[in-house]
Formats: sequence, structure tokens, C-alpha cells
Amino acid sequence: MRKHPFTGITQVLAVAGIILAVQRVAIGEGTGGAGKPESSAAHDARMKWWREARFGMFVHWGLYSGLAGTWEGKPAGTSGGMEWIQQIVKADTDTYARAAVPKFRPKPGFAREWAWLAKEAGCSYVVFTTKHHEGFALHDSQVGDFEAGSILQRDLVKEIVTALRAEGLRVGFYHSVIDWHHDQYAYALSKQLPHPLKGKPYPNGARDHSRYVQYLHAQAEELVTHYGRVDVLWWDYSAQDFQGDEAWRATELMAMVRKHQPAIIMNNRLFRTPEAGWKSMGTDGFVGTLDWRYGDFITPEQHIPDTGMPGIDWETCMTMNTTWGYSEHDHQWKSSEALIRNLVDIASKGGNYLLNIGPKADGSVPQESVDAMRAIGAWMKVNRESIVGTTASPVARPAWGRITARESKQDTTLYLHVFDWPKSGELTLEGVPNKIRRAKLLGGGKLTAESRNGVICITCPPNAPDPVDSVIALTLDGPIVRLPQAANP
Ligand code: FHN
Repeated sequence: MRKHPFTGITQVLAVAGIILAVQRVAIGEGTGGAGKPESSAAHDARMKWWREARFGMFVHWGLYSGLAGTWEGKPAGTSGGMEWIQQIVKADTDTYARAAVPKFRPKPGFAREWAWLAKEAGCSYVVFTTKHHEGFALHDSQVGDFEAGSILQRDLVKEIVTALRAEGLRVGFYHSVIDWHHDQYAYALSKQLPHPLKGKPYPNGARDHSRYVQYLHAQAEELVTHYGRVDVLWWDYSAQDFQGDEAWRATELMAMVRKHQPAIIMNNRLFRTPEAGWKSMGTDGFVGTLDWRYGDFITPEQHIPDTGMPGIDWETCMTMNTTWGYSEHDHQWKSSEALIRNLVDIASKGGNYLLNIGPKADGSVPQESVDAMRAIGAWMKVNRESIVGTTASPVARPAWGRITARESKQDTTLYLHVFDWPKSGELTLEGVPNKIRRAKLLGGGKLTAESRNGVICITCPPNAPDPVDSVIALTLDGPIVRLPQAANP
């Protein structure tokens, strides 16, 4: 039997060292720089703009946009992600490209329309697909030929980045590690990741996945060195059976990105382990911790965690209908009321909302998406301060709506998002013992508020100023005194 390697004092020191290492990882001293441990203070500084932003626009746009959910004249489906159409119809990359490339015709100035729309909606950042699973890169790449430079003689990433910056928007690159085009992407290595040829032998003989990974790193390096400051890198996606260093040389990839873009913020999708916040292949399967070595934020998809993720940065990404990429057959649009209330719900739980548009082949935005973003923008024009720069509610969720907050040592403003306007003319808020300074309706109108037996009572006008969400700014003395929270209703 092998003698234990430690004796006496070395044993104690070794255990202490392990505990310290675990604690560092637990409190998230990940690797903000290229491999250097990042202190919590440095991490907070890097995340500051993102945490304040609260609202971003996601854009899924690629060759699939030209197919629009239609294959050989028939709908490939009427709901679900039509950016997956190559997978749905099981087309090899050459067949797919022959059908899709001729339809993809970006019009001049398309990117300015995206930027104007995001700005008008009140977004602070835009994350757009630089390459989706189809493998077609939107930048003018020197390491491949399935890209906008070779096929369109354009650099679409440059056009988009220029337009976003002109509107003062932060720039985010979505980049798929899954690649259905590259002839060395060894799809048989994962049972869980999708590929149109899954189950068939490799058409061009044996594949060397390391050559695809080299290509992935090279294109990623082009993206983080050729377009100025990049604020977000939104990787997508890994599986439990194929992830991280084994699948993508992920640690090296992140370190390379951080070397070129030290302030960049990256999500957790190069990995699929509990340390990276995942507990399943579900896009709602998350554990309550995130080690920053594996990403800066967790990415619930198409749903809002009921209690948020206290102590973790998280962002819900969501479609406006049921598809990320454009489909002419998907008319299941969420109402602008639902989208506004989603934004408020997410902010009240301390998260970000990344709301998706799927532009058409020429880059134009579907009218339903334009209308929705404009409706959100009209609401944000009046109520922006109740979302941007706020933090999660410090008090239990009320039955009539949601609460966001701005806290300081001197005072706290609770933004009361009233979905259900009181018919009685009086809104009540329990569990907040702080002294009231003032109350006002965002958009105009002073309100009287008083504390009666520990319950704050606000006298309200008979009709809700905004039927979707009327916001009352209630300013109180000092930081919120946290009473034991009642369970959320
Ligand atoms: O497969 C993709 C999907 O097409 C879309 O891009 C979403 C957006 O978060 N991500 C993957 C599914 O989780």
C-alpha cells in the first residue's frame, strides 16, 4: 500500500493550501487576465457596464436568413430555430451552400438600421452572430473561404461594428464553436452536439478535429484583433460529452481572447460542467455557482429563472417569436407587453435581458420585431432609470408587480413596477421599515406616501399611467433594512 505522501506539518500545510485554493475559486478569483487570478474588485470593475446595462439586443443573421425557414419550396417548420435549417433538412454543407448563398444579399446600410433600432429600444449592447453553426463567417477571414470576404467581397462584421459604435452601443460577438461546414470538424466525437451528417461516416475520410480547433482559434483571433474593442464574446455551445479543453482548447482560447481584449466579458458556453454553472444539457439547467475561469455569466435561454441567480451574473436570451434566425413561417410573436414585463422581471432579479431579432437575407428587420423594439423603447424613454443601473429588489416580490432598486448609504430608491394598478386608489408595500423621503410617478406626478403600522401606503391616481407597467419611484432614508424575507408569492 503506498505510504501517504505527507507527514506532520506538511500535511497541515497541504490541506490549508487546498482550502485556500478552493476558497479562491469559490469566491470567483478566476482568470480575468491571461491566466492571472482576477481579484473580485477587478472582476467587479470589468463587469460594471454590463451589470448596469440590463438590456441588450441579440441578432441572429447568416445564410439561414435567406432560406427563411423554407427548403425546396416547403416550410422546414413553423416553430423552433430556423437557423438550424441545415440540421433540420440534414443537408451536407455543399448542398446547403448552393441553396443558401444566392439568397443572402445584404443591402447597403443594413447595419445602421440595426443600430438605430437597438438605440431606440434602450439597449446598451448588441450581440450578433459572427458565425453560427452553419460555419459561414460574416467577417473577411484570411483563414477560410466560407466567409463574407470570399463570397460577397464584404466585411459584414466591420459594417456592423462601425454602425454600432456610431450609436454608442457596446459590441458583442456571438461565435459558434459548433461548425457544420469545416471538413475537419469531427462530429462523431459528441453524441450530444448536433450535426447534419450525424450517424454517417465522414464524407472526406478520417477527420483531425485538432485542425478544426486551430481554425476556430485563428478566426477568433482575427475577430478580437481586427475590429477594435470587443465588449462581449458570446460562445455557443458545448455538451456534457464534449466541452472545454478537450473539445475547443477552451482555456487557451479564452486566454488568447483576454490577451487581446483584457476587458472583454465572456459567457459560460465553452464549457458544460457544474463549475461553469451547468447541471444538464437543458438551457435551464444551472447550478447556483460559477467559477469565473469558465465564464463571466450564466446564460438561461428562453426562460427567466424564478428567483434569479443571487450572487451570479446572468443573462436571459430570448426570441421574440420561436426562432432565432428569420423564418417566414413563424408568426408566434410575443406581445410587447410580455417583452416589457420580461425585461422588468429580469431586472428585478438582477439579470440582463438579451432580446433577439432575426433579420431577413438583405438585413432588413421583420416589422413585428421593429414594432416590438419601438414599443419597448417608448416605455424605456419614460422609465429607463428604473432599469438601467438598478439592482435586484432588496425586498420580497409584491403581488402587484416587481421592484428594482438603487441603493446607497444615504438613501434608496425603490422602483415600484405596478403591473396591476390598485382599483382602491392605494398601493401598499410591506416589509420596508425605512423612513419615506418622497414618491413620484416616472413620467410626471407627485404622490403621497406614508407608513402605517409598518406598511407603506401610496395614494395613486385612479387610472394607471401605463397599462403595461407604471413605475413609482419611492425614495427612502438609508439602505434598505432587510427584514426576514417572506417567500415570493
Ligand atoms: O443552437 C443555438 C441556437 O441556434 C441559438 O443560437 C441559441 C441562442 O442562445 N444557442 C444555441 C441553442 O442553445
